[in-house]
Amino acid sequence: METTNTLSARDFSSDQEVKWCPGCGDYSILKQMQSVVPELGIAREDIVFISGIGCSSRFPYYMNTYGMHSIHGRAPAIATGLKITNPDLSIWVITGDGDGLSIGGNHLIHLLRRNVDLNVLLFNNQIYGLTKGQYSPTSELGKKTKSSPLGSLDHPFNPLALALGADASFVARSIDRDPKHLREILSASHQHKGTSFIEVYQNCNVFNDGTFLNFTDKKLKDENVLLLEEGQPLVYDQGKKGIRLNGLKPEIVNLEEGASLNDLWIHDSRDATKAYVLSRFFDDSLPRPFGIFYQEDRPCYEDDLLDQIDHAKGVQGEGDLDDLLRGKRSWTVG
Ligand SMILES: Cc1ncc(C[n+]2csc(CCOP(=O)(O)OP(=O)(O)O)c2C)c(N)n1
Ligand code: SF4
Repeated sequence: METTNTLSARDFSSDQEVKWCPGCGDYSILKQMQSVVPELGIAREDIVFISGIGCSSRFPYYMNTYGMHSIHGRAPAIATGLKITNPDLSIWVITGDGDGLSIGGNHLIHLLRRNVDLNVLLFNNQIYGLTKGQYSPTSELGKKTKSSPLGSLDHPFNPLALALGADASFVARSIDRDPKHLREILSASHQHKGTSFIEVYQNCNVFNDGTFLNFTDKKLKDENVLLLEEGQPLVYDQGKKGIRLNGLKPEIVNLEEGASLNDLWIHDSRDATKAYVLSRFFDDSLPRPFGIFYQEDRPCYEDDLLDQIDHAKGVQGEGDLDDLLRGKRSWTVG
C-alpha cells in the first residue's frame, strides 16, 4: 500500500482535461487540494471525493483518487452512506452555493447535525455558474441576473451562520486567492473528527467577476480581511486596527490612536457564542473573518451507529435476512 506522504501533488492530478473557464477560482482550489492530500499520510485508495452538480462539482474528475459526480444536492446523502459502510475512508464532499444551499440545503443541514466524519467544501461564488449566471441563495439583495432582471428580492443565506445553527462541529472560511491559508484550513479540516464545513469564496470570472474583490485586491484587502488565529487578539489592517467586545457587541478600535492590544477580543474557536458573533461580520461595517470560526469534539454518527448495531447483535444474535423478510406472520399458500 502506498501512503500519500510518499506521493506528490502531481500524483493526485488525473488524466482528465480540466473544463473550467480560464481564470476560474476553481483552479486554485483544485491545486491546493492536490498539494495538501500528499501531506495527510492516507493511502490514495482510501480517499474519495463526492460532488453534486455544478461547475464546482466537476472536481472529482480532476483528482486522481476515487470519486463520484453524483446527483444535484445529494452528495451529503451518498457520502454518509459511504462513510457508514467504510468508516476508514477520508471523504470530501464538494458542493456549490446552488448545489449545497438550494436543492441540497436540507441534506446539508442534516449532515451537519449528525456529525458524520466528512469534510464539506462549499465553493461559494454567489451565482449559478454551470447554468450560466442565475442568482443563487448567497447572491446579494438586488443582484441583477438573467433570472432576476430587476434585482433579487431574496434575503441571502449566510452559510457560516447556517452551519453554526445546524450545530456543525467544525466551521471555517477561506478563499481561492489565498493558497497558503486555504491549504492550512484543508489540513485542519482533515484533522477534525466530525463534519467539517468550509466555505471557500471562489471567483466566477465569467458570471460574477469581482464579487470578492474587497478581500483579494491589494489596495482593499488589508482593511477588509480579518485573519483568525487561535489564542491571538483580533487585529487587522497591518496591526492598525482591532476588534473589542462591548458585551457581545463587536467594536472596531484604532491601535494607533491609543487603544491597547489588551482590550481586544482573543480568538477562541471553542466558544460557540463568539463564533456566532463572528459569523455575523457579514456587511461592510466590519472586516470579514477568515479561518476557523468554531470547533468542538462531539460523537460521530457512524461510530454511534456501529456501536448500536454491535450492541443489538450482542443482545439478539447475528440475525438472518431471510428470516427477517419472512417475518413471524408469513405462511405458505397451499
Ligand atoms: C434537478 C436539477 N435541477 C436543476 C439543475 C440545473 N442546475 C445545474 S447546476 C445548477 C446550480 C449550480 O450552481 P452552484 O452549485 O453554485 O455551482 P457552480 O456551477 O456555480 O459551481 C443548477 C440549478 C439540474 N442539473 N438538476
Ligand atoms: S462559469 Fe464561472 S464557476 Fe463555472 S467554470 Fe466558468 S468561471 Fe468557473
